[in-house]
Amino acid sequence: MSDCIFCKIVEGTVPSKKVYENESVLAFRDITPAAPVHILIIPKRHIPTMNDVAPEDGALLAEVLLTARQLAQDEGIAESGYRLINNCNSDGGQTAYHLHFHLLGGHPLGVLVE
Ligand code: IU
Repeated sequence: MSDCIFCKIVEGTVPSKKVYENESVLAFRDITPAAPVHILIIPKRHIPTMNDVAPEDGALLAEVLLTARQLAQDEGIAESGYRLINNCNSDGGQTAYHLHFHLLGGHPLGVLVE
């Protein structure tokens, strides 16, 4: 049995507020939202970090990103704008070691990188 909390969310043994699911991708609301819209989009298959994404995972990664794009539309933040973030390893602030992208929006997020 995996110790990964996001694998448990995929399996349904840990609850989450799911917003989208297909056979390879899951999206759910972050339990500690940092913005009015804060959704995590993950591949169902366990990939620990961006460093572990292989060239053959390209289609899966594209599906994760296209899901984020669609959810931004569905949540009504596509036109006002949003931020899509991946935190990688400790300096990147990663705390959950199952690849995920944060979709954040719903208010001005400020300048992060100039
Ligand atoms: P990070 O990029 O690894 O730092 O983000 C992990 C996120 O997962 C963080 O924003 C948590 O609030 C979120 N989260 C969650 O939504 N549900 C959980 O059960 C756990 C963490 I543990």
